[in-house]
Amino acid sequence: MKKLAFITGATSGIGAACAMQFAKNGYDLVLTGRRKDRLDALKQNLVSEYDNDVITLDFDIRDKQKTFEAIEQITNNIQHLSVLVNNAGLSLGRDNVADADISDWEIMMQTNVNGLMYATKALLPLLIQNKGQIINVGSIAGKEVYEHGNGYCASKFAVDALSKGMRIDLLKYGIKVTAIHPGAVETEFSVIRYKGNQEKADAVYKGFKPLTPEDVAATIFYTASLPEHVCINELIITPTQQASTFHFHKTN
Ligand code: NDP
Ligand code: 8X3
Repeated sequence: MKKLAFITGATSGIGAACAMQFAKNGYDLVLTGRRKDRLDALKQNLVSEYDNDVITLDFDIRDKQKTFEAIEQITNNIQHLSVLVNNAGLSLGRDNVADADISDWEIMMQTNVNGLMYATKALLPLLIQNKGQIINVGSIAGKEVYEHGNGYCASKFAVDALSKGMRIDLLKYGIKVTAIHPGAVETEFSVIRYKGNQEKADAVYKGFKPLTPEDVAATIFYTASLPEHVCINELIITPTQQASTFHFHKTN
C-alpha cells in the first residue's frame, strides 16, 4: 500500500528537499507552509515528475486553530499517513540576551515548539492507527548552547526534550520517533535569522562546505526507510568541517 509523508515547512530548504526525496521514493505528500505560491509551484513540479498525490496546505503553524482545521479538512484523504516530518522552524536574531528582541524569542518558541506540538497532536491519531514515524528537525543548537544563541537554542533544546519524551510515551503504540539535529545547512535560514541582511547570511557559510538541504533530506529519508523493528532515535549531522556549534575548520 502507498505511504504518505506529511512535511511541515516545505516551501524552502530542508522541507522542500524532503518533499523531493519522499516523492522520488513513491510517497504521497502533504506539504505545508505559509507561502502558497511556493507550495503551488512545488506541487506542480512534483506532479509533473512523479505519479504521487500531493496536497498542499497554507497556514501559519503558530496558529493552533488554523493548524487543527487545516489537518481536519484532509483527514479522509490521508488515512495512509506514515511519516510526519516536523521541520517548519526558524531563527530570528543572533544577539546578546541583553539586546535580544523579546518578540524574536516569542516567534521562535511559537513556531519551533508550539507549532511542532500542534502538528503532532493533530496527526497523532492517524500515526497511532498506522504505527507511523515522527521525525523532528531539531538542531545542533538543541544540543549545545552557543554565545548569542539564547532564544533559538532554548527552542531547539525543547525540540530535543519533546523528541525524547515522545519516544518514551509513544513506545507502546509502536511509533518511531527520530530527532535529526543538523549543523550548518545552506538554506534561507540565515537570511531570515539576519532579517534580510544577505552579506551577514553569506558570511555564515564562508570558508567551509556547508551541508545542502538534500544532504539532510537524504538522511531523514534513510531513517524512514529502515525495517519496522529499527528506530534511529537521534542523529547529529554536520559538515565535515564542523565539529560543534563553535569549532569549524575554515580553509578559504
Ligand atoms: P528555511 O528558512 O529554508 O525553511 C523554513 C521553513 O519553515 C519554510 O518552509 C517556512 O515556510 C517554514 N516556516 C517558518 N515559519 C513558519 C510558520 N510560522 N508557519 C508555517 N511554516 C513556517 O530553513 P531550513 O530549511 O534551514 O529550516 C528547516 C528546519 O531546519 C528549521 O526547523 C530549522 O531550525 C532547522 N535547522 C536548520 C539549520 C540550518 O543551518 N539551515 C540547521 C539546523 C536545523 P513559510 O515561510 O512559507 O511559512
Ligand atoms: C542552525 C544551526 O548552529 O546556526 O540550527 O544554530 S546553528
